[in-house]
Amino acid sequence: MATLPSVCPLDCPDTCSLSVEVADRRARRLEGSRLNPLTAGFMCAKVRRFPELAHGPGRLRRPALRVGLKGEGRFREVSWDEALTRVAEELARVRSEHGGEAILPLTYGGSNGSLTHGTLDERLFRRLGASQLARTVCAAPTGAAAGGLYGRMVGVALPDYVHARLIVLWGVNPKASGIHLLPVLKAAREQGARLVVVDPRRTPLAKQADLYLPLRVGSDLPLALALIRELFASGAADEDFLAERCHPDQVELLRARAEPWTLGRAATECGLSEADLARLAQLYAEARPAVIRCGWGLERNRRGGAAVAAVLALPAVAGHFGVLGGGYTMSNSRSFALNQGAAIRAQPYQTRTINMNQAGRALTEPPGEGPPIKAVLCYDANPLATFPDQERLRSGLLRDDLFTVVFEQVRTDTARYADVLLPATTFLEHDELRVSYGALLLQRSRPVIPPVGEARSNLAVFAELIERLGLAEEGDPTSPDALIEALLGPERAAELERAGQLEPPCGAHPIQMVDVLPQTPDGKIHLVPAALEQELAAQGGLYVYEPSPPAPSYPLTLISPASPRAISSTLFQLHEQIVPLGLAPADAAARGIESGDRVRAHNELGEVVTLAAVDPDLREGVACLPKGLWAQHTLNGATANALCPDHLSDLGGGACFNDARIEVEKLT
Ligand SMILES: Nc1nc2c(c(=O)[nH]1)N[C@H]1C(S)=C(S)[C@@H](COP(=O)(O)OP(=O)(O)OC[C@H]3O[C@@H](n4cnc5c(=O)[nH]c(N)nc54)[C@H](O)[C@@H]3O)O[C@H]1N2
Ligand SMILES: Nc1nc2c(c(=O)[nH]1)N[C@H]1C(S)=C(S)[C@@H](COP(=O)(O)OP(=O)(O)OC[C@H]3O[C@@H](n4cnc5c(=O)[nH]c(N)nc54)[C@H](O)[C@@H]3O)O[C@H]1N2
Ligand code: SF4
Ligand SMILES: [Mo]
Repeated sequence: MATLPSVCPLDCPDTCSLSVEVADRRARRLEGSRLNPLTAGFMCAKVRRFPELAHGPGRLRRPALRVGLKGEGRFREVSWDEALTRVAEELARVRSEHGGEAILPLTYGGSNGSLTHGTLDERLFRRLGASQLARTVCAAPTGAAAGGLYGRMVGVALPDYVHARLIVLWGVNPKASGIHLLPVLKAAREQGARLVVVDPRRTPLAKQADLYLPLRVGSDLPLALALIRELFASGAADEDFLAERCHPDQVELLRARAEPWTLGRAATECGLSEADLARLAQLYAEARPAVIRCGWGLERNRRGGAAVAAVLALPAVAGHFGVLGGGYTMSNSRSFALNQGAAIRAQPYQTRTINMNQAGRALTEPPGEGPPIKAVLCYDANPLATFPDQERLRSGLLRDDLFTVVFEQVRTDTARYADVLLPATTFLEHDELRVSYGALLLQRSRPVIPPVGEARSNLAVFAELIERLGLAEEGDPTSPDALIEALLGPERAAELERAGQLEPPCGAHPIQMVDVLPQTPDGKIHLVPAALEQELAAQGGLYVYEPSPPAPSYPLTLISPASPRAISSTLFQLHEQIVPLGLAPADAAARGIESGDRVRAHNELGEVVTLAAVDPDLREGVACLPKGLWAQHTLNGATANALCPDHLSDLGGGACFNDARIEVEKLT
């Protein structure tokens, strides 16, 4: 038995440092360690089960070729050589017959670090001249908003929330999605901090909050604008700060756009009480330091980008920067500047871009420009479980003239649709470099067990494909060490080698607007960034709100938040029960539905048949089915994504997962 260090690379802000007990070439037990101070010696229950994923029956161990019909899931195991010969031949054929743009990577990489995603894969697709995939399924609207206003300035460090007197959790559920914030929140509250939660669902932390605002889904923009208006109107706005750090014309434009949103009008639009809005405005004006933890629940909507921008404008208007524990936290993924170009080492793309949220459309409709997609290479993502408009994507993957490679760790629902199935290593078996998007830390991890079966790493497989397609060039970095040196530069790479982890240049406890500054071209805060204003010109500008159009046949709004059992779809297969659709008591009663009934949730895109669970924590009009479910979790094999539209959010082309309109009926 040996105990070896590792790092959880999954798509979670906490990036735990881990200790892994290994015996007989198998990972036996995982536990959180203390190398990452945020981990504090504990990890989540879901990833503790990772050995079941790594060594269990669903693991892909050998390459395989499809033998049955598309989607049937019948395969014949073959050698790596046979599988890669087939892949290289097909990619070369498609490229010569239809052009490189007929090849599309289907990927996301949220649960990959900087070695296994966006390096050799990207080199292959660029040199092939493949279609580009816009990486929009998550964090595109928040990225556009945080980028426009602050140039993605690093946020308040999560441990520094202990210094705050007011903590606002806005569209975020750390009880599931980032559990290491919980002890910090507890300590802050013991020192007198107030907690506010803004969420249509009474989350576990909402139950403990001093103030809980169960707003209507998608109504965050008017709420934030009303708070901004109130700060200005009550004299609580920090006019000196705004004059110094922002552009005066943008301050005036924001003030004007907020002007129509009185507390009363916003309360009506958001379905909240005016008194609660007034209370939040007062708390936020008076408590110092105050911090907003902005999450991702609000971005996944038509006006999600503008909503996030307005939320992020709040600390500037109220003058909450400049003290430890004051300001905001969004994503901290830009706390390190990695030289990704040096790792990719290929000319930038000149090809068309396809938005991943509309991958189903791209596979089923004639293209606006360029050739139809003839080959997809799916890796670092489970599209059938996680992309919008599941049924359209499924019909695309069923196309007989589409060549589909799925490079996966486990037999996912997407894997069933492969022509060639390639087994991938997990983080326990390969090298990784992980920048956290929550903790302010970069960590390196090494393999703790040998590859399971014949699994190979992304680096090995993409290097081999580059070679076989004749696209390799002299001096290409391919090994983990060479790539790390390219990404970090020799000095920082040597420092990482010595220490095993690096702090970002801003340190572990940056004060916003003191230690970290807006990374906008002129170093100022852009309350109304010109680019975003232009992107939304057709809607009247950045902070102009239009509610979603009414959908009389589909009166309920389906949200699909993070579940404590999985990270997106990863690990959900270990949960063997049917997952019920949550319904608010009044909505269930109006349809004669009780917990345990079989129900059919549907809209014009698809239907989900599952059990019902009456959930008093949902506000009326809201239904809930977690993201990342597998076909095994419902009675008809479809999941929330079968009901999620593929229209795009206002900024960044993001997914509108929480803008799904549905009706639900009881089945007998
Ligand atoms: N256990 C677990 N942890 C995860 C993940 C996971 O799948 N499971 N996923 C990881 C990933 S990929 C991400 S991006 C993060 C996401 O982390 P979070 O931001 O916490 O993500 P969500 O659960 O999508 O949404 C948070 C909350 O937003 C609420 N919400 C829905 N619609 C609205 C709205 O219109 N306005 C407001 N104010 N709130 C709304 C939901 O009810 C939910 O409670 O978590 C990461 N961590
Ligand atoms: N309905 C609904 N759907 C959503 C969301 C929502 O709010 N609602 N949120 C979305 C969000 S926030 C996100 S981030 C996306 C995430 O969507 P995805 O990116 O699809 O994430 P996962 O479901 O975790 O799938 C990742 C897959 O990559 C595989 N993998 C991991 N590491 C490697 C590797 O090194 N090599 C290879 N070849 N494969 C690997 C894993 O086995 C896993 O199956 O889902 C989105 N989907
Ligand atoms: S998913 Fe998050 S909490 Fe769980 S082990 Fe990974 S980093 Fe830690
Ligand atoms: Mo995400």
